[in-house]
Amino acid sequence: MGLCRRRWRVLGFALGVLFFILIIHIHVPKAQKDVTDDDIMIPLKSRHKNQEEYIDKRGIHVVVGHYLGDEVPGKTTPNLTHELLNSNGYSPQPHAGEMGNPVQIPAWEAARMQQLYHINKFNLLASDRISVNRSLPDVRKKQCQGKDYQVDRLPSTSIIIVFHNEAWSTLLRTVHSVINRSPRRLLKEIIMVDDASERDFLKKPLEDYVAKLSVPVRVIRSDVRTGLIRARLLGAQVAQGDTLTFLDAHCEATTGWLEPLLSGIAEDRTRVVCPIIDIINDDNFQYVRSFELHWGAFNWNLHFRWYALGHREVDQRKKDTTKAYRTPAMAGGLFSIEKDFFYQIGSYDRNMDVWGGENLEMSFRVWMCGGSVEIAPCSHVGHVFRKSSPYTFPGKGGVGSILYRNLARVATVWLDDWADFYFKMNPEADRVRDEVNVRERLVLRNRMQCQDFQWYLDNVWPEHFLPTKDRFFGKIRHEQKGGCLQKPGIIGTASQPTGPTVIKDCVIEAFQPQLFVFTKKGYIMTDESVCLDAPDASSSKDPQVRIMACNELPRQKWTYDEPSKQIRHVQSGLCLDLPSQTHPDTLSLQLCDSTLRSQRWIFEDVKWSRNQ
Ligand code: UD2
Ligand code: MN
Repeated sequence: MGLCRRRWRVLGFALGVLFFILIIHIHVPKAQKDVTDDDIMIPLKSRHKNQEEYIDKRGIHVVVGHYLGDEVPGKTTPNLTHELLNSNGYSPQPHAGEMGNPVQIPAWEAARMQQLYHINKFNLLASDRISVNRSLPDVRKKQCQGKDYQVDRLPSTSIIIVFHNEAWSTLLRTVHSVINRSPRRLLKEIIMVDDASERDFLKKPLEDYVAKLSVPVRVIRSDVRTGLIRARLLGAQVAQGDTLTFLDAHCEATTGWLEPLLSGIAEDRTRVVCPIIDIINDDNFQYVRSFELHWGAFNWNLHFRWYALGHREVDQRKKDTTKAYRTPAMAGGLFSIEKDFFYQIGSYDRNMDVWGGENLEMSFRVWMCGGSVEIAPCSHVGHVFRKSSPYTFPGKGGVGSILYRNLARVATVWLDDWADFYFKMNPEADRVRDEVNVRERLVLRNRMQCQDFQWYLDNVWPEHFLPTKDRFFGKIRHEQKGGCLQKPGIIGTASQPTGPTVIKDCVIEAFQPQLFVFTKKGYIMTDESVCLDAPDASSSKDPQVRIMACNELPRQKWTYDEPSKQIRHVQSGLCLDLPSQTHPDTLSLQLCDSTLRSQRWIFEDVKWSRNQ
């Protein structure tokens, strides 16, 4: 019995390794060729909660790690001794990881590698073998490389890096990459904010080390675990630069990263400018260039997501690929902002704890109160994306309740009618809704006379997939079968994110996979920017209807004929019908015939806000 289980575990591990090799292989060609960026990124729903997936134009499946911090500490953590946790294992090996290459750990060290992995939830052994001064390729496009940013005219910046129990090698690689790849005169200082770390090597040894660097580095400390939001505020408080540049503690800046950020601010002080965030692989520390054709937004659960760029931004990029483009939201960790503007616009909500939500809070606030959030495509910074969180989430309820509390604050202050929608979709957040006190933030919003959320959706993110007053929102029921249209895969499971369109028994009102919006433009869309899709007219004899990433193409346009209850595919003129015999797994398009009961659909409204 025991042996059998162990075998399964070994098999599971082997499969996991295989999976990663696959992902790496997918990434390698991207990292090494001069990327044209004309690949269209189609976002898919998460396979795992902590990952994002995309299919690019050539159909390549790309997986990007992203964590929500939902692991129970101690549960999977092997015995990590006090001694091990407190020792600094940094020991660079010649050539390891140079030019952003991956580091392979030999098989005989696999056990140690796995043990160390749990300390920071990335391959610490690999990281510790790479120099803090490692070289990286210049991943910028040619047009960016040739651009003159007039450094003499740019404002200075204070780099702010907050950390809690970060590894020495990743933390110092962040610092050195900044020093090595920034014009010295732009760097006012580096401020490292220690959020009550427990490691010996992050105490005096860190202070002694940074004192010798060529740029002034201050280490300030919070005695109590204060969370990344208040830690950043501590750093900002002592900053002396004209601007603030925030970085996570496991980043690597590449050549020319800083100038585009600061030049954006020099042109307009109300801009918050983010770099393109490249991926430092958490398993082998390979530097992987990411695409410049997506922007940041969020899903129905207020989780940050990357989606294909809006059409205005695509048009702008056709004219000038070096210019910063607008984004509805920022990832949160990496951005520059003018110092005075940071305070003028309300810095951060200091009542947010530990992790999460502050990125959307700042994005909404900046956009709605007179600023903008942008991505400078010529600025590339790598970041180690992890699959789970390495640290504890103090307080009752752990990560879940902290995150929901933060998000409940965001929703209550900024979302207006859509707060009801968020709480309806997220009962866990609804449960803590009454516990949060956001009076101060509402006063701030009022004082600054900010725009409302409707304005934000209309002007900043017109491609959004939220319900609105002029859109249908609810269930689409098949009259004859009684079942509801459902998008494939149930949220939170490892099922396929796109695929067949099916009719399933209608379930409780707030069951997300059965909720759709029908826009005025004729798109039938749902969470994560996926749409009801059918092939181009005349390209198929037996056209199948699928759920796919929204692309604003005519093939995703539909109309509803109230009297006949038919849903008509605009491009082909055919009607939405039950599956055909040749493709029994997905809905089909058939010649419209108002006598057919299989073509009758009922749109059932679901109330999403109290003001509807
Ligand atoms: C992303 C952001 C991160 C932050 C977060 C939401 C990027 C690349 N990263 O998550 O900056 O916006 O979303 O809140 O956009 N830390 C502390 N104290 C804590 C917890 C964390 O100082 O209690 C530090 C941590 O050491 C790290 C930084 O905060 O330097 C961000 O934390 P993370 O790396 O775990 O967050 P990440 O990248 O998953
Ligand atoms: Mn991070």
